[in-house]
Amino acid sequence: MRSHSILSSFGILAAFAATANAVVPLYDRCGGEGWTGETECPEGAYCMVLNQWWSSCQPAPVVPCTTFGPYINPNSKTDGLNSFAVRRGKYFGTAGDWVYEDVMNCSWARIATDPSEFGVLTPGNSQKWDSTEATQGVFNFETADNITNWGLKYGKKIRGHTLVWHQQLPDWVTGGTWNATTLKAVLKNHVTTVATHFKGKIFHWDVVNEPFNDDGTFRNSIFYQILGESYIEIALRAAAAADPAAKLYINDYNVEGVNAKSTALLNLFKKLKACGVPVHGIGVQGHLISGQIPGDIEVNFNRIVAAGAEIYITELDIRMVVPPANQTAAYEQQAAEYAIVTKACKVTGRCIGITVWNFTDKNSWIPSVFAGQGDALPWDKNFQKKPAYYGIAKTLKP
Ligand code: 9MR
Repeated sequence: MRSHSILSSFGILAAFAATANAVVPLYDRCGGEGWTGETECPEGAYCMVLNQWWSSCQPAPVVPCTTFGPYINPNSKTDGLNSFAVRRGKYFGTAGDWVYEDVMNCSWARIATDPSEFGVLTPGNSQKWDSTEATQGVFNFETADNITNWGLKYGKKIRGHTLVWHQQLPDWVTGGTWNATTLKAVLKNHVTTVATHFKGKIFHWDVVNEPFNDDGTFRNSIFYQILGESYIEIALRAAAAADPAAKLYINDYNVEGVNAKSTALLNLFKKLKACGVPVHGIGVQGHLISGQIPGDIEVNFNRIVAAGAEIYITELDIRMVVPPANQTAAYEQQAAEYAIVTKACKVTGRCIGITVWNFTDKNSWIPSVFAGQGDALPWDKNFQKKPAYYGIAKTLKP
């Protein structure tokens, strides 16, 4: 199973000492087509895809993979999700991070760095509060810098993620004794310090993440409890002051179609705009379920754009029950659903782009959170393109 631990240092030798709970011994098989055995490697090792049929536990390299290419220019008339998107004035991106399974895995890195597939990178975890300010007032940007600079080095635009969220908060924030003055100062300092640190490197910031409940009421986060909805304005103003060039987004899930939550998010955008608060876009995460794709995504996108917001589909994946009873049929349906979502962005002028929340089923967050579900992404566990890939590609292809 994918571990979400972020490498804060390269303590590989120390990590090898802790192999007591190892399931697959180092160098033994851990995957590949038809493999039904154990898939977990010892700490300090990772399950490396050697070919379609064989993966084995290999010591994790201490540096990101660097064997790539040759790549195709995304502006040329060649195949690739970003290449097609670019020719429509849009972007296609992926989430990824400074972890063994992503940038240190050559199978992953080879695809992720390909500019014809991805033009945008969102650090999945390393810019979040628990990673950047685990101790009050002590900022650590080591892993966040590593992944951000890695993305920039390979020509990606970076979607910054995220400045204020109710999850992945250190205990000192959630368990602190705050009043409006003290929490406002803490929030302002966090946003200002992080956005200043990355100034000039980020093209979009997900400033505020998941502010609403599904019924459209504000989520009762520590920030909302102490500051009310003013925390949103505080964060946006601090981000704009720190990095005036970045486009500022409010980002949420279950807001793809027209519903109470997407209406609340849109109304928040309108209110912020009317009050002169700096905000540019609505991030539609797009964590969708196969068979339950809203029928009115384009209608929703149109009303968002009409309110003066740009849109980005920030975390797309379409999950299903695994293994599906009929994989061919399930994958074809998923491909059609990816095409529907992609088309909504294609036909919406100010939909800036689409980012998938990692691109391979091997590294998806879904199975660890939704037991029995998965296969949500355009590449399978063996880094092979699925019908979903072609559903996106054929929709974007000019
Ligand atoms: O992909 C992220 C996963 O590795 C983390 O464990 C998880 C913790 O909550 O956050 C995941 O990313 C989330 C994103 O930041 C915001 N929208 C929902 C995503 C999936 O949980």
